[in-house]
Amino acid sequence: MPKALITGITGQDGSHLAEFLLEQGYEVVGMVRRTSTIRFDRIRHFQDRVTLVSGDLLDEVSLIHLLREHRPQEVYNLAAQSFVQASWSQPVFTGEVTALGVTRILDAIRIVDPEIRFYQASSSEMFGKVREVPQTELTPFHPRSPYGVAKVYGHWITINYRESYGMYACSGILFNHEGARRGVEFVTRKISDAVARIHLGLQQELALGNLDAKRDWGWAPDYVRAMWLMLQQDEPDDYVIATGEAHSVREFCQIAFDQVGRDYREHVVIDERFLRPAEVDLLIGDPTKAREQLGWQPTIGFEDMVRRMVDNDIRLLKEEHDLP
Ligand code: NAP
Ligand code: F7E
Repeated sequence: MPKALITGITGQDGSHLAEFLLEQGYEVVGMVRRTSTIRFDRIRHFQDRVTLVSGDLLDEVSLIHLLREHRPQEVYNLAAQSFVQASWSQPVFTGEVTALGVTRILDAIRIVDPEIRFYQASSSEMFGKVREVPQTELTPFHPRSPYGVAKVYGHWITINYRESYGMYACSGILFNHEGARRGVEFVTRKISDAVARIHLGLQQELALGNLDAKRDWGWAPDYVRAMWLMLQQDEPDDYVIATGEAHSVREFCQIAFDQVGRDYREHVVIDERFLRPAEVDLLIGDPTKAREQLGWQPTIGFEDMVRRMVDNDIRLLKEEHDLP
């Protein structure tokens, strides 16, 4: 039975990837960090089928110990301080986890077993103030946040360990991907949750920042399949994973409110607190390489995704508030 270690298993992608790998017959080890309150909401339904071990990307010794003890063949490094807005208020912490954390796990792998195959969760935020449209694996980077800068470091240190030590290390440049398990701080889930609350009479308005920002939004379960595919190839490489379509935050609002028969203009208010010091205006990826070399393609379109997210939040809130 192949064994995989996932850092960030309690997050959106980690939880989907764990389920995907279990379906593929893997033994899954998930790294969780010691926090004051542990939140296992996303993994509770399969928690007894995975092994949870404690460790932290801030602590290389903990990484060496758990690799020695569990000896995985594949490591998926999904752990990060992943919220762009928070990276301005905690730039050093973001660099420690999201940038240097990648070196710590790569180096732990090099020390314990350099044959381990490694996946790094890189991000379209590395393109930032985009140099070309659409963005490919060869588009130069211009990150616009401490988070984006940290991810550029993580991307290049992954390539550097591949080139320096011959390790099978891949960087997946994933564009935004969403779904029912997305954190409510991110704009898509913030909108779907608010629309559900407004529909059920639990909230009146929705405060947002820049409605004109455009993103290439995909469906998270599709994206974890791409991570696994990258580690099954003959040679390690880097891939853009995206839908090839961009939509604005405004369009997301229009469809989400339409799902409950409402007009977003009657509920959305602009609040400066949600504007960013430097914005990424437009991201749109070209997934040709992933399609041709990995045979990967997305299964869920933008509008379907938005409507599913709203329906899911209505269902969750009805359960939580015991509503008919
Ligand atoms: P997420 O939901 O925010 O999950 C982040 C995970 O990292 C959580 O499990 C968190 O654990 C863990 N973590 C944070 N700091 C850690 C530390 N110091 N040591 C160990 N674990 C730590 O993120 P996501 O959306 O699933 O994204 C997964 C990865 O892909 C991240 O690296 C993100 O930056 C990257 N990415 C995401 C997207 C996207 O659209 N979702 C796109 C491109 C790249 P706790 O539960 O303890 O907080
Ligand atoms: O913002 C705008 C905001 O926070 C998207 C992370 O997973 O994807 C994610 O980063 C856009 C931005 O995601 C609000 O200004 C407007 O232009 O949902 P977001 P993100 O910053 O694109 C990338 C690929 C990652 O790697 C990251 O880890 O929406 N926006 N109003 C808002 N954003 C938020 N959060 N809240 C608002 O009220």
